[in-house]
Order: sequence, then structure tokens, then C-alpha cells
Amino acid sequence: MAGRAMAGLASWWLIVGVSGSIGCRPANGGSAERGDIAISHAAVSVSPAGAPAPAFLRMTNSGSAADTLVHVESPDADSVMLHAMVAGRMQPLPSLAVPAGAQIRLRPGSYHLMMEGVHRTLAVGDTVTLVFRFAAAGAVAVRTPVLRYSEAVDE
Ligand SMILES: [Cu+2]
Repeated sequence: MAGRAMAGLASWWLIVGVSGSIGCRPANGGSAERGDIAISHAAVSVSPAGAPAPAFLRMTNSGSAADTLVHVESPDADSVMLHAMVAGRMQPLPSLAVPAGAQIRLRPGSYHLMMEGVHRTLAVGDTVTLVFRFAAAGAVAVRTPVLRYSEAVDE
């Protein structure tokens, strides 16, 4: 069942990605920082209520020690999954290390977030809250704009 659900998500995402039109440059994505960790360029794709909504962003560790993203949640969705792409398929990931001095980009074809079961239809102009918990830095809440998929990807 889990495998079929994941495959379904992958097809849905592909359709949205291909049909998304190229728009003008969006405003800057959401950002916030705590300790040595900064989240930036955060954006969520438009999505119908109850559907999965992919989110993209960058995580930067300006410190001298590695940190690890251990959990993501949102008051606007049932859950938020961290996904990796392995051999073209989305795989859930329990955590993601951010090495000292490194920036990790969450983007299509690579690591990304998937908001599962969004509580309302997410339309352009809406904002959702993503709360990241890092092992060392603690919790970082990011007000994240909803953009068309093609613009969320670019943000
Ligand atoms: Cu995914």
C-alpha cells in the first residue's frame, strides 16, 4: 500500500510539474533562522485540500559543527514528510544532515518536503507555516508562501 501511494504521488507530481506554466519571477520565499541554521527560499506548491503539496527551500548551516534536521511539521497539514529521490522514486527519509558551512537545497529530483493532507486548498497568495526541528539548533518556524509549482521550484 505504501509503495502504491508513493507511486501515485510521483505521478501526480510529474503531471503538475509538466503542466505548470512559466511565470514571472516570484517574490522571495519564506525565511527564518535560529542559531547557526537558516532556512531560505521556502515555497510550497498550490494544492487542493487533502492532497500532497511539495515544498522546496534551502537550509544553510553557518556554524562549525554539523546539525541534523530531525522533524518537520505544520499546523496546516496532517504531516510533513522529508523525501529523497532514489532511482527516480520518492523515498521517505527519517532525517537529513546539514554539514558545517554547507547549504542543502531541497528541490525537485532531490531532497524535498511533502505536506501530506493539507487542511485547506492552498492557492497563490496563501501562506503556510512549516516548523523545522534541528538536533542542535532547535525549532525554526517559517512562514512559507504558496506559489504556482513552476515558481515554487524556482524560488
Ligand atoms: Cu516526495
